[in-house]
Amino acid sequence: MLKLCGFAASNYYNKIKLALLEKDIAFEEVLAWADRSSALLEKSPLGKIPYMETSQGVMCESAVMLEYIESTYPQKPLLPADPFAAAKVRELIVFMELHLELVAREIYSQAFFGGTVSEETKVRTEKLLKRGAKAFGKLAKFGPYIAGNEFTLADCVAAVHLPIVSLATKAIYGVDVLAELPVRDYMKLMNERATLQKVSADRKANTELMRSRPK
Ligand SMILES: N[C@@H](CCC(=O)N[C@@H](CS)C(=O)NCC(=O)O)C(=O)O
Repeated sequence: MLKLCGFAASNYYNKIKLALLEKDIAFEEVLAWADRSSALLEKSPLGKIPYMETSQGVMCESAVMLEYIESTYPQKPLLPADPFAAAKVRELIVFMELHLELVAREIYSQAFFGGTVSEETKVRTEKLLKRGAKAFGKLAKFGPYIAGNEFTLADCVAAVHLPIVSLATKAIYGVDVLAELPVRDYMKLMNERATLQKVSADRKANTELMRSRPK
């Protein structure tokens, strides 16, 4: 059986979990902290989670895992059959990853983990996020789903990445960089899904567990 390895407080982990749940794929969750242990590095060379164990071997990188899941389990498709429409879904996935999540990560240590981020980083990140959010607003459909009228892989990504970008920017700048987009209504719709409710409940429980771990 497919094994999803990592920890449920991670949004990268959760987008894969959401896709697996949405597609009704049987999978096992294996708890692995991003602890740089040699056991982890053997499975995931950069020591990042999630990674996935398949009958053919291990794979890392969440975007690749989404593609693997979609092509191996065609049931309940989360990519349109039309190549252009599928490319537009992938475009949103790459965009959210590169221009929102990865940029916002620069401020997470202060926003969520009691760290301090330099003024220079804050200024640079804010500029990039504002630009990213504006451009994302041109690509995202919110119609009502992120790529249009069907729930797709891009929603598995958006439902976990967008709220955290909002939270982080509110915490650091006092303003949600995504405030001009209909993210609140979108998340209301997403949160009605039993799959996302499970992901969120598990995330909360795992966040508690993570906080109680000895440093
Ligand atoms: N590009 C990777 C990013 C995964 C990632 O950054 N995961 C975080 C947890 S949310 C992690 O493992 N961080 C530990 C580290 O970078 O050492 C993916 O898409 O899977």
